[in-house]
Amino acid sequence: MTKNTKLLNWVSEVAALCQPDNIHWCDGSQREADELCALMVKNGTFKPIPARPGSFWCRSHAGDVARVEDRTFICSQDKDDAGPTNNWCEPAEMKAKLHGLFKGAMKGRTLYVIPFSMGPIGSHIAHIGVELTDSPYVVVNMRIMTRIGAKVLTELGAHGAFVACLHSVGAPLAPGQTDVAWPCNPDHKYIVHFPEEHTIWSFGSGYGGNALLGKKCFSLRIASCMARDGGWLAEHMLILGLTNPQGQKIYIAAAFPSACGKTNLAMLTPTIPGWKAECIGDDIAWMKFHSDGRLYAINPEAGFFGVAPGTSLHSNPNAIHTVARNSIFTNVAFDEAKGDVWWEEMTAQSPAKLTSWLGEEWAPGTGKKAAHPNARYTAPAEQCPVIDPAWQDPNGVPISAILFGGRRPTTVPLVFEALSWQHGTFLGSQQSSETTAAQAGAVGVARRDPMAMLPFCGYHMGDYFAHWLKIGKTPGAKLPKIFYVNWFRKSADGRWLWPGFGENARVLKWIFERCAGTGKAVQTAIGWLPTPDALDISGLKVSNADLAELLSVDKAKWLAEIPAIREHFAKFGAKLPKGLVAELDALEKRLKA
Ligand code: O2Y
Ligand code: MN
Repeated sequence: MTKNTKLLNWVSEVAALCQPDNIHWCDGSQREADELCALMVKNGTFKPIPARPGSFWCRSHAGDVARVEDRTFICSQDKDDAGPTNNWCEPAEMKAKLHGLFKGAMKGRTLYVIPFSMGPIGSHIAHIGVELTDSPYVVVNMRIMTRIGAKVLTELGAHGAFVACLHSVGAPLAPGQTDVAWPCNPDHKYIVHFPEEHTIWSFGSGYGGNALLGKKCFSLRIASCMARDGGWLAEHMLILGLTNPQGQKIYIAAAFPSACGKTNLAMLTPTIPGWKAECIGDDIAWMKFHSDGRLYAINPEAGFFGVAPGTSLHSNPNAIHTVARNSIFTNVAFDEAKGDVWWEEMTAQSPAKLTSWLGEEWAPGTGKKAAHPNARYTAPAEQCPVIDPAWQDPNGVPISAILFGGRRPTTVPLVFEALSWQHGTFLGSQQSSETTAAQAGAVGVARRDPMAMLPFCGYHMGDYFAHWLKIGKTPGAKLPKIFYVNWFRKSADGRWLWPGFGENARVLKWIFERCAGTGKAVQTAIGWLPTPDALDISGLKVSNADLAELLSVDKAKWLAEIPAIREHFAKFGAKLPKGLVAELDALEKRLKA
């Protein structure tokens, strides 16, 4: 147990409010996880997957399948601190509402206390949180996604600070009432952040980012505020290590909006001989300055919570191998004949008969999806065949390059390098991606998602841009170079111009060479582009014409972007840093020259 009085008092307060039947302090052991999984098998939440040792299939309530941005709030004291991209409510008003909802919310259930570390325990880049939850599903997922248990309490000590994360599925049980397989409260969901207090309250949902509070809520929304105050960066970025045939290695961080193949890039298998890519993380990067002036990054997580549909031996063999055991699959389909899970595009041909994510009998050709498009696997990072040897290094890894990018069929070249940190910040601030069928709303619309942080920045995005610019002015800083990539260019007749997947290593090779000072580049109005011979396309079936198009700058198309960027910037009002307006004006001037 702990002597941390702040924690002990908080657990007592929450227990008095939520009135659970029991309180269980999680030790993080295998035995504890086995007992919780057995409990969930008994009550119908989990079904063991015979084909995958230590793994379970789980189906959520049909109304609890994804993050709920419209129910997500940043409750800063001052509304202006939440900014135009977040929902805001006055903190006292929200607390009064939440107290009403949480009162008696855990009746008939156990309150689990989960001490967790985001990042290697004891790392100076890591931070500790404690999640109080009435969901055993959350406990076993948090055990994979973070480091939990007794060793975290030891690190916390009697006086250590922690991010307080309170979660309830919002479904109290009356005496004798039988539980459902996926308890939740679909009509009363609240995902609420109090940034000044480093506190999170989540009610009504048991799913993913709404309930595993170490992920988006802590590691991005609260941590972005901590990073602003502490002079570091908490970003929605993968981290990978890239080694050249001579054994020299750099680390790259990259931010992409959804549906841009972020996990695939994080676990990429290079097609070019002698090059090796290794994964540190697929979703979040915390970067702090080291005394050598460089930014060092950790992946605060310890697992992957990846989208299953679309994941295959073709698109991401390393992810497929990662989820072979000790994994939880939520809202995929089940193949009774094989004793295994299945999802769209996992295999070229779908099985003849499945149980769908809705628990219904499913056969091909019905027009319905067998797995929910946001079905997820939860899997330990250490099981990834290409996990980087330094992924648990408490000092983090030095970042040489930061990549922004999106899905753009026209205009944006395959890759270009920013002219400076300020220009790179500008590129990230206007980052856009075309929506796909996997997302809500219209398909094929370019949506601005600055630094891929739109739903995850815990404060005013104008201030966030200013923070990025301030990082660039840190005395003695040796900053990463910033690049912009677009794997999704199409020809006029609708063909993909670039093969993507493992071939993206060719672009990473040029980025590596730019960082090493050897990559050849030509300066254009939008930044540095590879010279035609600088990109290694040996053995690749890309015609010279297609390559020229991939590496071209269409000034008219870029000029047409300018009003859209100005409109996007206008949203941030007086808090939009002048440095970004200067970059936009300079871009326009260069394009018109
Ligand atoms: O739907 C959810 O709750 C998961 S969202 C998610 C999960 C893993 C990595 N990234 C995301 C995201 O929305 O960016
Ligand atoms: Mn993400």
